[in-house]
Amino acid sequence: MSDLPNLTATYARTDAVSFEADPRGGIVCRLRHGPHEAVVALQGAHVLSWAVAGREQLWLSPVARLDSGKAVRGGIPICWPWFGPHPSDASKPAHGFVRTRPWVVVATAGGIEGAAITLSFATCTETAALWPHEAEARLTVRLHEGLSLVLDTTNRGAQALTITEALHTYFGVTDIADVRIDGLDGVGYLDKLDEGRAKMQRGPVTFTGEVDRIFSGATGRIAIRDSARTLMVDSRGSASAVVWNPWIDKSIRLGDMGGDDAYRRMVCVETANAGPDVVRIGPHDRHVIEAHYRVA
Ligand code: TA6
Repeated sequence: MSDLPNLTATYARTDAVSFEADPRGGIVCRLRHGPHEAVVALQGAHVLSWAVAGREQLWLSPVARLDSGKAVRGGIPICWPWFGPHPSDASKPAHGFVRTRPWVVVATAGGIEGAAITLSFATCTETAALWPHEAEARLTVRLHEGLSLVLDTTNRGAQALTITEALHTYFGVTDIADVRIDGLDGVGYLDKLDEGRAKMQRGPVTFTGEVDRIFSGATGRIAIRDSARTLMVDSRGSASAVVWNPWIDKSIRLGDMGGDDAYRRMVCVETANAGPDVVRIGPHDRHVIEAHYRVA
């Protein structure tokens, strides 16, 4: 069910959950909790916006469209059932296939716990050519004093399967040159800008050029600090963290950032199971990954 009147009749919750047609070409759910708001597109179960007391915390390309069939640049793309390029077939889409496909609303909630929506993506014959497994991904987005995302994968098949995954969050920052990311000191990473070589993080992650690192064994709290605020990232069910800023050359090559200097106002800090951190899910079993964001 994805038409507006039915969604509203079935899932709207007074003062907490509403649905609207977004001018970028798709239906979105607006979550409200006190002075806070979040916007989630049904396309890709994609969080487009998270505002804390009116201050936007995410970065979203000003040229993002929900109806282009292409991945939305910014917000929180859901990378599933693989992260990055397909492990063996470069013709398959990067970061899996669910961020460019419609998800179905299955539940909403309001109240003191916060405003929440749960969306579902079930594999089907159309996706079997991309990934020959029967599985369902469910994403719950809960807006409270912070923002929580829970991505729950169920293996619906009789054979074990493996996935990699990421909540690929683009955080808005004042200026990438001022950003410092704490919580990864002493954690090993694969440097995607140096042929994936294994390296060790020393001190905070700072930015003077493109950074693209998959940290493995990153299970602690991460703090994203810029001149305006500190944002805390707590994860569960995740063995990896990805930190990425494209800097200017890649930003121009991407072509959808909405401006040559757009890279200065974003940083990706991703709660993931990526690189060597492959998740195996037995027949009819489940795996859950969670990210919890809070402005300190
Ligand atoms: O998470 C970092 C990364 O894997 C980068 O290597 C870069 O490719 C980024 O994701 C964006 O990927 P996309 O497919 O959305 O352009």
